[in-house]
Amino acid sequence: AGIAFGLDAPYSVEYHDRIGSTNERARELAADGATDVAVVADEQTGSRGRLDREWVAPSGGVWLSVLTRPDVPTARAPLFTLAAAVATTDAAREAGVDAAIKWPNDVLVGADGNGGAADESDPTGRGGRKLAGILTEMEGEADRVGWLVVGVGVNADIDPETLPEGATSVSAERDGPVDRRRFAATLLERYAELTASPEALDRVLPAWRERSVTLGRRVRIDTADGSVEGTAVDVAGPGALVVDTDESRQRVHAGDCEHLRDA
Ligand code: BT5
Repeated sequence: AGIAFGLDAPYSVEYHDRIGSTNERARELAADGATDVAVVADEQTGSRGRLDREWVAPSGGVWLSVLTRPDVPTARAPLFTLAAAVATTDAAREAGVDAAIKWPNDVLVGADGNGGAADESDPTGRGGRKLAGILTEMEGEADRVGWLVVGVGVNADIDPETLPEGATSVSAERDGPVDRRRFAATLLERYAELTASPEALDRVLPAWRERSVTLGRRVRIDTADGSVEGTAVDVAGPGALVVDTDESRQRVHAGDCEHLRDA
């Protein structure tokens, strides 16, 4: 299956009408020694979210995974996930949808309220409808990334009724069809630009901060070793959420973040 991709980014594009998971495919390519490939699919039959959760990916999405071998220390790898969130947000905004980022990697619409529901159409009560999610996988030495696969799932031209509760799509938000090629191209070009060099990576955190709806909010993060509740004050070093609890200032590296109402 072919899709003409005018892409101003240093990736070759492998397009599939239907595939199990673009991340799985990118990992296969990584095992074969490939690099700088974007695997793009219209539909996925076995896609995954974080922690092996199911990702629902019917036809009409922008489901893609970018395989690179960046020459950076492993500690900087989280910046690539944040860069993908920035790139996705910018592509959504270009498509006329006012998206924003919830730490670390959810792209939401309608999340500007004070915790809880930002508007009537927020069935989760979590302050936003999920437009896109990101799953990063990597392999490397202790101090150097080997390969890195950043998988982005965007509900593009999809009826939200067919998605899990709390999800939305670009077509639903803009009340009209989406140019999915253009969306994918914008996303990939922006991601390439943000990750092109160490200097470019230095600009990821500021860009992420500008687009985040988590900073300044009360949050609860469920981590592998318990939950942390407090005010999200910053994102730092590189990609941890800095949370002020009543007792201390903590850095949270991974977990599920929920926006809370102010006390
Ligand atoms: C994510 O996980 O948000 C990461 C999703 C990454 C998907 C992309 S698609 C291309 C590439 N190939 C793959 O196989 N994966 C990547 P997480 O934060 O764990 O969120 C998962 C949760 O979101 C699920 O448990 C559902 O509740 C919900 N969910 C599932 N499908 C959804 C969808 N299409 N839109 C919104 N929410 C969804």
